[in-house]
Amino acid sequence: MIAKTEEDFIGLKEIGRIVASIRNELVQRTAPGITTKELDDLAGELFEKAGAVSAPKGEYDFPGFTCISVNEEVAHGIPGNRVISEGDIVNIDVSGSKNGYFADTGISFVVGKGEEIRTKICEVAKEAFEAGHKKAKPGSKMNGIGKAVEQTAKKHGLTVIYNLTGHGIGRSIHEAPDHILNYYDTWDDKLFKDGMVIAFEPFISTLEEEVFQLDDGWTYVTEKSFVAQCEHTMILTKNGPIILTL
Ligand code: M3C
Ligand code: CO
Ligand code: CO
Repeated sequence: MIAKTEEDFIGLKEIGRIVASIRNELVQRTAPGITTKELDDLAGELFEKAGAVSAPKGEYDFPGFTCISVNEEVAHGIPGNRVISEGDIVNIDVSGSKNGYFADTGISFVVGKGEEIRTKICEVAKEAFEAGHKKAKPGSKMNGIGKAVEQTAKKHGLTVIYNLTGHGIGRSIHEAPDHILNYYDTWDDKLFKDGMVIAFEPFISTLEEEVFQLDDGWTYVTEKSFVAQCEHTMILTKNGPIILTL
């Protein structure tokens, strides 16, 4: 959507704060021994307390309030009886709506002490977010973001996932612009508009550049890589992006 009115800004900021606080609470509660379903149940309670609705459940009938992906799982992980262990790389992606406004945020992190490469890709995903976010200005080409993400990954000897992208958001969870690429496409000359609301989500990978979907119809996995994501929803303005989900 293009945020125009005071009401738009207030509504977007409210749902941004809600999903960010649910994400933070779930990250804090993630520890060895807890199951992904236990974390998701907590998210369900928090959504209800906030008077908000989970977007995956509300929009797509996803079997969970949040997407929780562990190790080989990259995104759209279904909460269940999987038990978290020390050293796991976990992604918690929380998206929801309130009063017709949507926001989406996600973060990958390592539980306790883990392999150095896992911690590194989580840091590089944040760095790629920072680099791309600086390029997100009204009037700038959308492909500047993908260029920044790809360059950041390459600089660290890592790569990106080509078939997972950011997206427009605001009045629904996924809307125009449909794809904010995490790589550089020379031919994409679309421009960001003033007030445009986007969810920018770089995925940094150790090896493979594509995910595939499991037979459950949801979970995206890789075969032999680790992948980290960092996602925030932001409103692009002349004075710089307003990140709604810090
Ligand atoms: N929040 C998720 C979508 C959840 S709806 C099942 C998202 O938009 O960030 C992703 N899209 C693709 C991978 S993660
Ligand atoms: Co998300
Ligand atoms: Co998203």
